[in-house]
Amino acid sequence: MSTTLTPVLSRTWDQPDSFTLAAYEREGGYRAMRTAFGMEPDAIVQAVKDSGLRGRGGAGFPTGMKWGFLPPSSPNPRYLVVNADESEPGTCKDIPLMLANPHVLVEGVIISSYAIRSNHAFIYVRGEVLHVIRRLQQAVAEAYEAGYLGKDILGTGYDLELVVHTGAGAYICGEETALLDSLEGYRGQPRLKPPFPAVAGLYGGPTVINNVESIASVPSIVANGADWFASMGTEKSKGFGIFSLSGHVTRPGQYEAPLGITLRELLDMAGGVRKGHRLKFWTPGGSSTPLFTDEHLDVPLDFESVGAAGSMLGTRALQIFDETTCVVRAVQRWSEFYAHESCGKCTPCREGTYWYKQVFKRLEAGQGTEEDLQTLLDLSDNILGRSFCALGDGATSPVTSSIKLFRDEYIAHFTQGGCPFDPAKSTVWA
Ligand code: L3W
Ligand code: SF4
Repeated sequence: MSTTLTPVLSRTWDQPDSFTLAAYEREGGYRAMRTAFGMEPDAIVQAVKDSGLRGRGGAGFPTGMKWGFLPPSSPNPRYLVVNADESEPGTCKDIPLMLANPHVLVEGVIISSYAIRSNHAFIYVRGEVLHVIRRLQQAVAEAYEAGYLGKDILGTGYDLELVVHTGAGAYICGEETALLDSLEGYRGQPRLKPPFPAVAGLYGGPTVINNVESIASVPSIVANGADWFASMGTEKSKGFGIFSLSGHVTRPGQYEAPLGITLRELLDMAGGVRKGHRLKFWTPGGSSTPLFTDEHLDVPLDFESVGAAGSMLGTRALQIFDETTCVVRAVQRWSEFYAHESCGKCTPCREGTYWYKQVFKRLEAGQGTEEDLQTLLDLSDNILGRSFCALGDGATSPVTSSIKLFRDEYIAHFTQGGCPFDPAKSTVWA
């Protein structure tokens, strides 16, 4: 595996005007859109299928296959919705992408909407990221002004309206069906699947929902060809992706690299774990994926290898923790997040995450017992596979994996009368 970065989406991020239409076009932007308009829509769907692009939002579902699920005809309009509600703890790829290069997303929306024969597209973006919203709105306005959006785009006869819609800051609205409820003006809560959105989504119409990075990858596939994309990555996890490195790392940030790169290789590029310290544990795909340790430094970061090693590639949010971090405190913090963000629709997640919070509070205060570890595992058993959506399952990942990997550290919390770590020495959890 090569350790070379593959900057495609992040290539221009260091240019001061990278977010403008002029800068995007200077670098060849919107040429892929013109190429796409010269193609049959189905040929674009086929190219995306052939490229092997898999959803970059966490689940890794094949993008072209998802597009192919849309029924050939329907009495309702069909929609494209971009999931820009990036909220998974540690995930920081879509927000910098939209901030530095909103036009690659807009161009991806135009090509993808044309490919699936949709005339209405939405970008659903987190309400808190005002600076990103403004950049997106500006990019969309520039695209309308240039005739790339609206009626009869570039004289092709194709019409597309694109709306930037802001959420109100709920993690659950990143779940695709809760996002649709929110977009329709309801409180965001997951819907029962099936029917999948491809069949009955926004306003009941056939709807494709894709992550920002997935849609932003489409122009490069149209411009360079499916084979070019498929030549990167591994056999079943093709192409490149943005890896977000955060925490106890010398140079945190976004590293765009082929899927299948390892954390060891990424850390080499990022200057390693902060000086004088060593890796204790890390998340391969945000807090919803089971923890890894230094034993997993050479696991190729692709969907299959990470799965085979017992976790999930998820959103490639690599949060790095060194030996100064109390794993119990870290998992407590995540559990508080899930309890706060649980939408309350189903009992296992609503009640289970609440009780996680109570047990962790006791443990950190030195009032826990060995029985509490069993309670955490029992709660996890009752959440995992019994919750209505993936939020509940995700909440169990850090809990069960940390007990498996660091049981002694949990035990130290009640044998030593509380957290054995000096909070003054921890830069993350102080
Ligand atoms: C039509 C079928 N469509 C599946 C579609 C489905 C969806 C996609 C994947 O969760 C994960 C989650 C988080 N006909 C279909 C079909 N589809 N079968 O394929 O579906 P699914 O259910 O496997 O996953 P999901 O609900 O999209 C996403 C994990 O990602 N995650 C969190 C991510 C958070 C963010 C963020 O903050 N932006 O992305 C991190 O690991 O736990 O497992 O479109 O409709 N037969
Ligand atoms: Fe809501 Fe949690 Fe149930 Fe999902 S698992 S529906 S977030 S209560």
